[in-house]
Amino acid sequence: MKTRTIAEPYKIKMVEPIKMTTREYRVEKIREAGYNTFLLKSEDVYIDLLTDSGTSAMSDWQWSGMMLGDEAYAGSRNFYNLEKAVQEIYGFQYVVPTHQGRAAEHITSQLRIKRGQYVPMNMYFTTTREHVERAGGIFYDCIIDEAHDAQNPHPFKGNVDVRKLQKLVDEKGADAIAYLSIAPCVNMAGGQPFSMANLREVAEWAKRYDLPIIFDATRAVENAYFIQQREPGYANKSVREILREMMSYGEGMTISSKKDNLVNIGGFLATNNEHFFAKAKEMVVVFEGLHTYGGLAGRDMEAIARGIYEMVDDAYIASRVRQVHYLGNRLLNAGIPIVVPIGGHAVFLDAKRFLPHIPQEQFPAQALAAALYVDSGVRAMERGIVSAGRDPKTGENRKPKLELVRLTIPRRVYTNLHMDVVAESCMALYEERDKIRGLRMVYEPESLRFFQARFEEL
Ligand code: PLI
Repeated sequence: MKTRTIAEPYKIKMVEPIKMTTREYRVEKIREAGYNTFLLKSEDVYIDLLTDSGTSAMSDWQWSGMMLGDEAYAGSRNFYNLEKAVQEIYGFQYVVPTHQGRAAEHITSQLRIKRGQYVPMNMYFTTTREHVERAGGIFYDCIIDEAHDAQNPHPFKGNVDVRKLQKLVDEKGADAIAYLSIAPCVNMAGGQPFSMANLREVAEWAKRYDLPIIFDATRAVENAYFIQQREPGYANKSVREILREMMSYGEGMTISSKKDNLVNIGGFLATNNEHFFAKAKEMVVVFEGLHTYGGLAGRDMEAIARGIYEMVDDAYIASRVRQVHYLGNRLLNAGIPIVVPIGGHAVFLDAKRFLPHIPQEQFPAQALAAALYVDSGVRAMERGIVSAGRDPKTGENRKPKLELVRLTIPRRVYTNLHMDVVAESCMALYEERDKIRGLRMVYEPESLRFFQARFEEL
């Protein structure tokens, strides 16, 4: 039987006009922005695939919840709604709201890491590693080798290599490890999930050494969807059930609510560890706000609570990931080099293969993102040598194997015709790829340099 089209499980109630510009205009704007797409004005962008962070369209149920904000300084009813949603959907008892994900990472890192301790992670994420290092911790990459290979089709490239964990314990001892920081749908690997079987294996190993797992649960729902689609034994389970099982292997989580949770701002940490909860509450009042709002308005917490229920709707999450795959498959069919398998939140152009004539020291992914903007007004993000930053010990540039441009799809925002425009722009650039030139960095901030670095064309 021919497969039938499945449309989005929602209709559009409000629209926001976007501006179309000329090529000459964009050439000027990207030069003014130092060839860094983070420094463009949003109003000069046609289709914004910079990030899926804080860019979701909220539902009418979320917006109506915002009118029910209880803006009391202490004990807002919206906090208790958020707490209940986290308990029901993620399964963690104690919740501390924060203004966004990195604030939850800050608190967790400061409280859980002793100077010189290792934090194994399934690949790094920029802000997570930054906070680990600021707390005196040492990032240790424990993801499977396949994740560092853009062309390896492994269905669970987010998996942890338990042998790498064992090696660390054998060499340094279990006391040298603060906790395991495990991320579903690993962002920097291309939005790649881990399998439940792998998570179970990691959890059993961690239990032997009494090491807690703290998830960076930012894109956990997308991971749960991949488990449902790919892992034997899960096809008949709901994404909600699968997410709950995933989280049951951890002691707690941090999250940027700006992704899975379908809101424009917010985050939290959640845990079943009562002592850590008490300490986190002490710290949140110093940096964020009282422990029942943590830097958020009551209305924001209500929107997160409602987003948490909406995100585990099977029809919604299927449609979200299918749109990402629609774009990815169009590029694959045109022979454009992208990371495979296609991830959950983004399609990643493989800049090393797209622009083999530009050496990594000349920032090929940064150059490709700038060229894409000039071609069509589509904004993407570098995820390569610029994002990787410098080694804090040697001061040398880290040279990641993956040199990528991320085309990140906001949730419930664009149609597949927008995806067609993006695909056609990538194809046009690929035909003319020899004309794209490398870049020279002319301004480099000390930390998280990718946000504000400036470049010139060579
Ligand atoms: O942007 P925050 O502070 O709410 O969250 C930080 C953060 C933590 N973990 C992961 C996996 C992320 O992807 C993340 C933020 N990501 C951004 C901003 C992105 O564009 O991917």
